[in-house]
Amino acid sequence: MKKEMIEKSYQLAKERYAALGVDTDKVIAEMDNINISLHCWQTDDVGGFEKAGSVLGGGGIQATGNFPGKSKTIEQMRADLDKVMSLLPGKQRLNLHAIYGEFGGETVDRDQIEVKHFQGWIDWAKKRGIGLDFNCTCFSHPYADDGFTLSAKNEKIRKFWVEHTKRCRAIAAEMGKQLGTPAVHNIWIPDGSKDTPVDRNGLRGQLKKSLDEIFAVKYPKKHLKDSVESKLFGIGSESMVVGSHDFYVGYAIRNNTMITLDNGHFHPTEMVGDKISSILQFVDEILLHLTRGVRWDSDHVLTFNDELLLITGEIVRCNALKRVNVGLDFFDASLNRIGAYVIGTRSAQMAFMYALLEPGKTLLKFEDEGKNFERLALLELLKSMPFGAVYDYYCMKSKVLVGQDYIDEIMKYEKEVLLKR
Ligand code: RNT
Ligand code: ZN
Repeated sequence: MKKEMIEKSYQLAKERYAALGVDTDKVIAEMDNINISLHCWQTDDVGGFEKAGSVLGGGGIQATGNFPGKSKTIEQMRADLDKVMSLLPGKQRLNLHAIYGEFGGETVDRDQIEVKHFQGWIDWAKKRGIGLDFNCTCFSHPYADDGFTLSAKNEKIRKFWVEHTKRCRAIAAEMGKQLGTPAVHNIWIPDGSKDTPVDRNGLRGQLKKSLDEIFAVKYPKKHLKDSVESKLFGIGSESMVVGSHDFYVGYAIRNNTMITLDNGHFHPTEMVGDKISSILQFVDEILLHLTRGVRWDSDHVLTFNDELLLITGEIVRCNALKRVNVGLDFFDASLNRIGAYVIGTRSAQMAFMYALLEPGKTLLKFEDEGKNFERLALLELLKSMPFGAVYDYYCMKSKVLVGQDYIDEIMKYEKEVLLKR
């Protein structure tokens, strides 16, 4: 896109927003403080680099599609991530799962992983001046096949996953230490039951016991931030999920951890955006897994929709940008995976920008004075304000391709790199 056109559109947009009392330059400056954590698993459909070349299995999470070009090696994954980051304004973080270590062709079971398997990633991140986040991988493993990991009643299996998760926290803390920015470690387990269980209580007791063992090891907050992720149901865990929202909200408040809000993990009419002002009354920080569930937790590529806008809008209205860690969680194998990343991350950025461009004081005044018509009218008018011109200008200022130009760049990468794999 032409520089002049972008600048001209921005000047007009700036005036339009200024008329509402909104300073677009300030908003653009604020955007650089929103560091979205890119989930590495969109590059390879949650495969990972364990020796057997693990394929996503168990836990009811699923990537569908067979678009060519998925990354099969660490080098390919890194190249893809570099490409993605080169097309995004601002700075991102990288969110790794434990199956993405550099195991050098060895079989390293999950209860054996160490920092050395992730040192390459730490060095990679250091070179780019970005932070890392981390996740234990309690699925795609024979010990997860029975449907229970940290909540297993089988002591051998439970201990195995406790050991795995402890190691993952240790690795994450080391990432945070070496990179000088705390790593978020997130725990999600697939545990649940297809049919009606009779001992929900016993299973939840087991999970609590496991978490207590895991969190008994303390790390400085400046190195590690812990989070726990709930879910409503999954394929194969339709009747009960051990780590439900109630369970983890209780656990997080009592044990001072963060809570992960994945917006695919609730009833379709339930809005995660509505939960933010409740949860932030009681926990210090939250982790987001931004996604787009289509009829179920389908992990479609994130788009700029009402659900996302309520989430970002509420974060800004709660003045909570500093208390929210932004992660993404979608994996679609039916289209160019690199393009999927850029679409999803840009949509998230644009949603934050849209939220920051809201004339908050005016809206609040209307609301407090009972001026409901004025509030609704302004909210509706905001939807046709030129926020796209502000985002375009932000991209240009950040020296990344603007507007549709990134589509061509991705098609070029597909032809030159992805299709040759
Ligand atoms: C699954 C959870 C979880 C995973 C990733 C791969 O339903 O959303 O966050 O998607 O850890
Ligand atoms: Zn998630």
